[in-house]
Order: sequence, then C-alpha cells, then structure tokens
Amino acid sequence: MKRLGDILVNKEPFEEILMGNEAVVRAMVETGTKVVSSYPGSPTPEIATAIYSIPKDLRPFYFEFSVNEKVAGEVAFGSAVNGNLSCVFFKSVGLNVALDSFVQFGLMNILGGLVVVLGDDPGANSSQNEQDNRNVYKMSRVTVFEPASPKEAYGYYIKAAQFAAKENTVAVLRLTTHVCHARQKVKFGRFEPGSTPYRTDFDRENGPYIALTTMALDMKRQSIKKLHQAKAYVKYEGLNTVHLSGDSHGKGIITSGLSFLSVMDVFEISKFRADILKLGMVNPLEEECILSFLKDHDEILILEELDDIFELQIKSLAFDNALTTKIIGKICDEDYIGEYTPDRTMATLARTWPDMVKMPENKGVFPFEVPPRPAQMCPGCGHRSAFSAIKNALDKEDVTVADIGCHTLGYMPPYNIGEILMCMGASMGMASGLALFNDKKRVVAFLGDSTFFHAGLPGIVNAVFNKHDVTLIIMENNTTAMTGHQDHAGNDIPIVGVLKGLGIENILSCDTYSQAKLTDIVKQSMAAKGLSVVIAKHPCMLKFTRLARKKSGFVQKHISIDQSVCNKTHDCVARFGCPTFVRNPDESVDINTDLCIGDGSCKPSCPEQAIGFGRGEK
Ligand SMILES: Cc1ncc(C[n+]2csc(CCOP(=O)(O)OP(=O)(O)O)c2C)c(N)n1
Repeated sequence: MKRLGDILVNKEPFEEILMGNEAVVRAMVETGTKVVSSYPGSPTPEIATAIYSIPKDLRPFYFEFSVNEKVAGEVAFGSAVNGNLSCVFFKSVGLNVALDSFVQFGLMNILGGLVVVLGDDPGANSSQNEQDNRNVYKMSRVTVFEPASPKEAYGYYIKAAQFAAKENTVAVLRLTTHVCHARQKVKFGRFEPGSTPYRTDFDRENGPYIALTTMALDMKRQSIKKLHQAKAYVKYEGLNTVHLSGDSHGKGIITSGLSFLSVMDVFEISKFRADILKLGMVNPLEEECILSFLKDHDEILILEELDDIFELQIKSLAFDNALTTKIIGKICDEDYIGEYTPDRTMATLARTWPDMVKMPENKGVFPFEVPPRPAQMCPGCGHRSAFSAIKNALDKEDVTVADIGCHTLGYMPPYNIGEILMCMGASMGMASGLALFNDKKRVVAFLGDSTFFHAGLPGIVNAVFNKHDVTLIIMENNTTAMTGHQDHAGNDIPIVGVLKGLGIENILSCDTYSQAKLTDIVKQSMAAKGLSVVIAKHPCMLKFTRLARKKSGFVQKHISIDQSVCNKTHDCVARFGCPTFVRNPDESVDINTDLCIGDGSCKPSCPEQAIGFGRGEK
C-alpha cells in the first residue's frame, strides 16, 4: 500500500479514500499553496499529520506550527501579501484568539490570496463550547465556503483558493467535525511540482495597508465590493445547488454542510421527499437563488446547526420581497444546541411536517448504542503523579484554577483539582482576580507548557506587574499533548529562562514522579508572597512510550502487586487512580497488563509498598 505522504504529492490524477482533513492537504498541493501555518486543535490537527507525512524534500510548501492562532494567521497573511497563495488552519475557538487580525484580513489587498481553514465543532465534541463562527464571518465580511463531505472539502478548498487569488482577498473553508474526520473516495487532479515559485513581491503601492482613519473606511468599501464579487462567483461556479425530488408537495429545505447529508440519510429510510437548496457558500448569501427557491415553494424549512444565521437573513429577504412562503426555522431553545444528526434531522422533519414524516417507533434512524467514554489520563501520565502529589499540599479552602490541556482532567475524581476553567491561557488572569482581597484562600493556577507560549504569558506578565499573590504550576510535558503531540516553542525556549527574564524569583521545579518532593515544593511555593512558580515536569508518557516501542531491543516492563503485602487500602485505585489497576470483587487489586506501561509512577501511592516491578525488573 502506498504511504499517505506519497499519495498526497502524486503527479497524476488518482482516486483514493481519504479523510476530509487529508483531502484538504491534496488541495493545497494542487493549488500551489506556498505557505501554511497552524496552531493545533480538533477537529483539524490531522491536516498537520497529513502534511508531515509528506517527506520534507517533497513537500511543495512551507509549513509551521506557530505559537498561537493569531500569529499563525499573521504569518499566512504576511506571506500572502508577498504574493503567495497561503493558508492557515485552526479550530473553532482558535478564531477567538486570531480575531484581532482576522477582522482586518477582509480589508486588505492580499496579493496571492489567503485561505483560512476553520474547523467548527457543533456538539462541542472536543472544544470548550460550540460557538457558531458564522456570526463572525458576517462581521468580518469574508467569503465562506462550506463543504458537506471530504470530496467537497477538497473541491471547495480549490474554489476558495481560486476565489481568494482572483480577488486578492481572504476566503474561509468552513469545516465541521464530521466533514474533517469522515472518509470518502475522492477523485483528485494533477499536480505539477515546481510550477509555482515562492514570491516576495510585497509593495506598499498595492495597498493601502495602513488601516487607519479614512483609509480604514476606503478599505471597508473595497471589502464590501469583494462580497459582491463573491456572489457573482458562487453563481458562476454553481456552488449553491438545487436538488429537486419530483415529489415535494411544495415543500423545500434550505440547508448546508453536514445537515444536508443528514437529510439525505433520512430520505434513504423514509418515503418523505422535499426539494433541497444546498448552500455551498454560506457567507455572503447569494440572494437570487434563495429568492427563486422561496418563490417555487409554499413551505420552507431552514435546517442549520447552531445559530439562526440563514434564518434571519432569509426571513428578511422574504419580507423585503413581500413573499408569502411560510418559512420555518428554529422554534425552541434546543434547536440552537448540538449536531444535526440523522436522528435529530428526522425528528425536526417529523415536527415540521407531521402528516408526512413519522419517527420510527421506539428507535432512532440509526439505533446504534455507543458506550460512554469518559476522558481520563493515560497510564503513566506525569500529570496524574503531579495531581496526586499536589493534593497533599492543598488545604480544603484553597482555590485551584484549571487551564486547557490534558491537565484539565485533574478536575475529575480522585484529584478534584481545577475548579474553574475558561479557555487557553485564562488560568493566570482568573487566578489573579480570585486572589484580590482574598486573605483566607490561597489561589493556585495551572498551565500547560504549550499554553504557556500560546496565551499564558500575558497573564503571567500581568501578575508580575500588578504583584498578584498566586502560585502558578506549569505542567511541563514537552509537547502539546491533548491535540496529538505537536511540538511547541518550549521545545527550543526554556520556560524557566523566560520566567527569570520576567523577574520572577520564586521558581521551583521537579519531576512529577518525585511525588514527596513535589508536595514539598508546592507547599513552599504557596507560603511565598507575590507570584511563585512551580514547574512540574515529566515527559508525556504516551508520546514517550510510543517512541520507545519503536526502538530495537525495547522490552515492555510491567508493574506487579505483591498480594501478600497488599492490605487492600486501595490508595492505588482511589487516590492515584491509574486505569491500569483493577479492583476485584474480593477487594484484591490486579494490574491490567494491556494498559500498564511499567513506568512505576504508581509505586509511591501504596503505603504498604506492595507495588513493585515484575519479576527481575527494576
Ligand atoms: C484557542 C484554542 N486553541 C487550541 C485549542 C485546542 N487545545 C486543547 S488542549 C490543547 C493543548 C494544550 O497543550 P498544553 O498546554 O501543553 O497542555 P497538555 O495537553 O500538554 O497537558 C490545545 C492546543 C483550544 N482549546 N483553544
């Protein structure tokens, strides 16, 4: 079988089953995208995995993980005003970080063209909220393409790139979780290596590039004009498509993206039919096709996940044109929440047209039972050892402030550390606020090492500058673990050096497996005034063991329990909480050797010292 990296740079057209995220990379290759940047986040990190699968000497573009989404966007933009077709990709909430720059993109004359691939996450499958970024696109006056499948993700990237390059502007490719992760057979086109050189043509004459005073208003006029061009483009390319059923009884559905596929799934198992207008460009809305669809139907259901973005625009369009078509949108609070799965879509159709659509009795459209899988730290995770040790340093009334990353899981039993969580890098600022006028409770903030560079630094600088009394614990595992082990700036820039450079004097650090020492230094740190920092280090063991297993001569170690010593206090299960431990009905404890990585981090958890390595192991 051919490797993904080779497939992605194939010169000849080919057909292959690829994930949506992978198909997007092939589109980058074919369109001559020259600079790509990102900060990792689900549902888009597999785009980077696919890029890395292409050997560096064959990769036809430059790729970097930037320190955060804002910088990533600026890098891609800078290269695009140099004349290159560029791309930045990140997750839904990444747009909040990038926003200060993102709102300016539409104002600029972007010589080469810029594509922003944005992974929205209806259902908050892997995000702290399920924000609908379509709200932002309208404000930012950007053109947005929304595919429903991997095949369309590939095709729409190409369209977005063509439009952006033609109009010297920015275009967004709006992906959602299942479009990113679905697999589909896709027909790919030709790739001509070397046909697009890197360009460095920035010239201020191509501007204005200084978005100030009256120039900002002229630039806004330009951005409005480009939206008109977008409407012409979508019409010309036929990206908004009408699917006639021939049996619709005057009923129509306006939808886009994954909701379109859910309607098709419902059609497959029911006799109900309606005509569909599928919007391929979701900002701006091209009014002509919508108006003619409205005029051709008596009743229209607008089926859109999350917010009522289409609904409000389409209702106002109908009002302005004095149309009498009945338009049905969201009717209750729940309609704004979660993914429009086939089940959910069928229920919505049955609610809208009860005479024509019936929900199957007692079961959904797809009656699969998926067992719940609560998140948990991996066996050997250094964060577990850290929380186990830090818990011993905390008093009941101390306040612990979480941040985003694998270490967020400290909020779960048995540790219950991290009582408030907002977004990346927010722990330090929140902790500072919590510490104000607070003599009774000590405040401890947590921060991952990737997040330290991403958005953590301003909060730390603020705490130094304003002399806040907080203990910050940096959970240093040398990787961006939760999103799949991407490198970050901390791999080259020592965090301790940065902290010292900020004038922080009270910095202690230790390996998290040295639990007694860690408890001790956290206590010391919490006794200090001002900002004190503990660096709790241990490499991510999932990454470490994966690499170790690939080395020749690797021998898998295991932990064993000396049953003659174990007195069933269950500290290993109840206080340390490694999933490797199995508590038997007779109260004895065993090791699940399929999970155990034999690192020994659990040994200090047993007061009887019943935990040791397997026979002959150290
Ligand atoms: C603004 C934003 N960008 C990206 C993400 C995705 N994300 C969730 S956890 C995480 C990793 C954080 O890494 P680190 O701080 O090193 O903590 P670790 O997971 O390694 O413990 C990322 C990037 C996010 N939630 N928000």
